Amino acid sequence: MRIDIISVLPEMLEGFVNTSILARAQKKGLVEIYLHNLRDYTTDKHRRVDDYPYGGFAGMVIQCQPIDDCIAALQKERNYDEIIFTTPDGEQFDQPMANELSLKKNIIILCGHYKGVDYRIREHLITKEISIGDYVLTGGEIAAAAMSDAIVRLIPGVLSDEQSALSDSFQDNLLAAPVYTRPADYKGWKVPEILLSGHEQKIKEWELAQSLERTKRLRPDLLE
Ligand code: 6GU
Repeated sequence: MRIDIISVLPEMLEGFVNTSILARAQKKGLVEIYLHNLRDYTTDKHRRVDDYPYGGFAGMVIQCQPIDDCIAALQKERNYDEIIFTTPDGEQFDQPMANELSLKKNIIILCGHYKGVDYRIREHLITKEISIGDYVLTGGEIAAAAMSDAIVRLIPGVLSDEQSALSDSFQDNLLAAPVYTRPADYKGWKVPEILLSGHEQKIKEWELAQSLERTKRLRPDLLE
């Protein structure tokens, strides 16, 4: 899989894509992630990528030209399955969407910024608009990072223990059960007895019961 991220602040993402799960996946050759600075594509001699909005509204709007040229340059090299725009008014990102996107070969993520991008880009070039929740971020970079992380960790071979992606919270509409490690007694805080019993079947039942209880209590909407 290949992910191309277009942004006016690629520095914000550099550290992220070169550490964490994304760095591991790239080293293993399971994914390629490329950052593109929108400013590198502008024809403006002052490297400006935004301008005032028509209609006298507040804020600045990213112009069509640098985005169109950047996407065209990428498309000249390969076909893209999805050209995603991160925006608070997009479809809400969730685990099923991460699963779906993890099966794609090539995707572009265009990070929204400031007041937005010229709407014609969204009408003519974007194939999918995604939000990561009902709150407003200054830019789409954090959304692009969150999405890339959620997508890449689902690619087979990225996680060392493949089971761990399958037992995630949300993968089966249930929150994960609590986990513990040594020591079994820390300052009198005890690990549940059942987990020390070695009784595999009983432990599985405990895990499911914990998942159900936590989901009912914390996220009843997931069970509807
Ligand atoms: Cl994708 N972008 C911005 N700017 N804010 C957001 C968002 C995206 N998702 C939630 N809030």
